[in-house]
Amino acid sequence: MGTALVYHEDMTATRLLWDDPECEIERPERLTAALDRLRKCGLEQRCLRLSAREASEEELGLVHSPEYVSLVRETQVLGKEELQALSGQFDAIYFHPSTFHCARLAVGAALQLLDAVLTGEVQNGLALVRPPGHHSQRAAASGFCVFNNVAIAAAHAKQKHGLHRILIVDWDVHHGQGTQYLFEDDPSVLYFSWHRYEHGRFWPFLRESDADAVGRGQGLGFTVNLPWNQVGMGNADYVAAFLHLLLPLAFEFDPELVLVSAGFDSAIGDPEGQMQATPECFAHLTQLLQVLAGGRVCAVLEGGYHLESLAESVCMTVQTLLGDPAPPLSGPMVPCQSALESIQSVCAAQAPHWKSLQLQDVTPVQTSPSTHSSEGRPPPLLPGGPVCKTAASALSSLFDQPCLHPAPPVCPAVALTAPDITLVLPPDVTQQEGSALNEETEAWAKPHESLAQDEALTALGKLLYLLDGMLDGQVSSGIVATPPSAAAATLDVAIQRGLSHGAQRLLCVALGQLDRPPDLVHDGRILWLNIRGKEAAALSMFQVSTPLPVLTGGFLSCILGLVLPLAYGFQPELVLVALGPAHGLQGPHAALLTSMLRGPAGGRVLALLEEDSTPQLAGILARVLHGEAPPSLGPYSVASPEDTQALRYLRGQLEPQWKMLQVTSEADCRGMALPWGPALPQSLVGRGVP
Ligand code: X5A
Ligand code: ZN
Repeated sequence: MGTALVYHEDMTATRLLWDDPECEIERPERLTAALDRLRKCGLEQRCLRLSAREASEEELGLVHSPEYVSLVRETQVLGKEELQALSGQFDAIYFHPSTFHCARLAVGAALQLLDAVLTGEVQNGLALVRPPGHHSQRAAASGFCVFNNVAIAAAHAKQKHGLHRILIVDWDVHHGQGTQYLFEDDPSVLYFSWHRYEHGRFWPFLRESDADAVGRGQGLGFTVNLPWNQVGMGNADYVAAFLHLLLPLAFEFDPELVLVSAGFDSAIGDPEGQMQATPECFAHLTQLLQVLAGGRVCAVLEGGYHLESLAESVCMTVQTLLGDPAPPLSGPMVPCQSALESIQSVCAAQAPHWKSLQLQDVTPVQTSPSTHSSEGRPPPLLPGGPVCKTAASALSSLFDQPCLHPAPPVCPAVALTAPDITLVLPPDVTQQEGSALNEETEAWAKPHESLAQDEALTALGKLLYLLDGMLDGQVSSGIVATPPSAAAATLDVAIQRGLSHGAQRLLCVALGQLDRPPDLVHDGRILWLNIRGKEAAALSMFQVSTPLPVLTGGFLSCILGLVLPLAYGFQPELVLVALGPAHGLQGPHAALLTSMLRGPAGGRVLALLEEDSTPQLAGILARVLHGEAPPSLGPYSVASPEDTQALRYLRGQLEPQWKMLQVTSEADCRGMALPWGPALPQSLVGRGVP
């Protein structure tokens, strides 16, 4: 359906006219650098370009007071001295004669993007704007922000489009206190912000940026603050925060629209944030948000002051909005202790308001003593305060190359064996006709009785061909349909072929009655995850079996709390998702799982279906593998006690090895970790697992 890019050159006009070390980083080159990079990477050309309009004063009035709007309007005719004097009345603000025009264009850009998405003209988009918005309040400018672009967009979505549930994700490294104030009592807007906090020692130095600020009145639980108490947070910390905190809440909230306060000062290299997340991380964050609200995501630029890092992160975001798979994340996927403590404290503060968080153990962690005294601001840290990780910044090598993008995305292919299935496929998905050579196919089929019949052989030939295409990088993803009786053997061959082709890490997610192939190697190259029957069992860190959850909440906590943390920790080169006999999954659930598994595998997902699956199922999977948003799961229903117990048990087992599973701090789950092997309760050992 397309991606909009909203921009107007006039927004480069506003700039600092006097000396101010705090404000000088917010400069026009921020926009030109981002746009230039989008052009060089061929991404701008793939978007629907929209020229920003000025917002009307009525639109500004949706969140700002008339007096404040007048004050900003009048700055247009002020001289430099007067502008400087007025700027001094606010915190970290400069006015320029063009400020009113630029700030109205910034709001207008956000509104145009929103209208394009909500009228169905496009699926999603990005507004590249200056000045930013999230610090701006009803009657105050703050932190380079004049009008609150995203807040006005949310108010407009409610008023003009009648929306009832809007999620705002503020991934800028500063707390968007302006947005928080504007919606703190409003349950129709769920505001999530993570931010550099350092126990209150970082700008804007507010007590209400901490995790225990959860909203007020009707809006209790609809403000979610995740304070980072150390700098150096990286990819694993950000992804863990999304999987364990934001996404459970977001699915429970079931938004109709996602607005992103997309600041890139949370990326590596930024002088404000001092964080370590690489640009690819923003592709993953975007992809994780695209499974919400039917994919209606509107991103609006906020901060981001390292031009290279900003430009690259913007490209990653746009590329993902366009549907391309996110590039694999670099670095070890191990969240740091301070990040886990922060996530944990938010879970504890929010658990009373959200069912989806109640299944996690939320015994509060004893964190470093609160430094907020009643007298206000905590004492400043000595230079070189705590850093989450001392990973040497790979920044220079990271930005050496002019353009870090992979070659243009390869198309998913679909190989189906049943001739009577006609698929409605996206125009650039090819229905693959190719097949491996007969002798080769027969050799692979030989050890398996169930692969003797013609139909199974035909399917296997197509699978082998597709798999080679994927491992050689010609095809990004694919679907193969097999006769039900041949499902297990076909999966076995797929694994063996993947290994013999040189795959180093292969994740296999088997749903339903598919037993683990008996002669699978135990060298850590395969992570086998079976979602089926009644039992929860971790036979080793590479063999996990879990019950098939029945309710939506159980399914979601299985994906977010187990499958994806394992997958992100394993960093597979390829994922096989097999829907075997009695998988019991409905289309939307299968689509969500398949769609989310694209993340940890750079998009390389091969789905195996049974031939008698409905054409709708094959079609829906083809579309999500192509980058389309999965359909909504509908209203949230809480996980069953059995599902919750099974999940907790498995997480306790696996947490010591798979650090992305952790939500509780290490000290808290020590008691839950049991040894492998015979010590496992027999009742919990999966039937078909050796
Ligand atoms: C939008 C944004 C930061 C203000 C920092 C003031 N503002 N020290 O990133
Ligand atoms: Zn910021």
